[in-house]
Amino acid sequence: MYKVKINGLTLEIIQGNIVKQPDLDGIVNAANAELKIGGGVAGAVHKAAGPDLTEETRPLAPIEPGEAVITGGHNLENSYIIHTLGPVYGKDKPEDKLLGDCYQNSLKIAEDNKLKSLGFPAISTGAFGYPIESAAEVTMKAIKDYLDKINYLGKIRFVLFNESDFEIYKNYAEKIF
Ligand code: AR6
Repeated sequence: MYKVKINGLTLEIIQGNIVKQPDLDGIVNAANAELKIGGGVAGAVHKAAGPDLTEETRPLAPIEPGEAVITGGHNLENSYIIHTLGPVYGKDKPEDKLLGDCYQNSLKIAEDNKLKSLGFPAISTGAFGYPIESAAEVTMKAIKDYLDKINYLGKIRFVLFNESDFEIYKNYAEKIF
């Protein structure tokens, strides 16, 4: 685990599963435009939350790359799920701006709903093909640029699925914070 304190905010980076973070108020789903069950994170989130989640997401879809919407957590222990659509690498442009928007729009919704803690997966770095090094850099910069707008959040946790991704996110966090 990597941890850094920035004023009142704790930033954590861990290796783990985004649907196994029961101490967080909310988690972020690397969603598809239709906000339906999918592979990767979207598969895990919908399976853990249960079928009522799809009832709640249906009227909110479709969403655009960079956009984020919020729902309840249903069968998850987290009260909220924020669903954001990452850019498909090589297709949705400019991809760095759109990926940064995913993080910043998710943080904005979290703040609007007064969440105290939020967990992120590495959006776009699976099925959507965003190279992990560039994604890590864009992600940490997007968080840094949003820090002065954060009032309620006391903890942001990045949950990386494997060890090499964890190391890369940690290295960029050390560089940028
Ligand atoms: N916890 C944490 N990280 C995970 C988990 C998990 N349970 N499962 C996968 N990852 P992806 P995307 C990592 O493909 O690239 C879906 O099918 C994974 O190793 O979930 O934004 C949707 O339906 C990778 O580093 O999201 C969309 O169509 C990262 O999470 C599309 O994939 C993101 O992988 C979205 O693609």
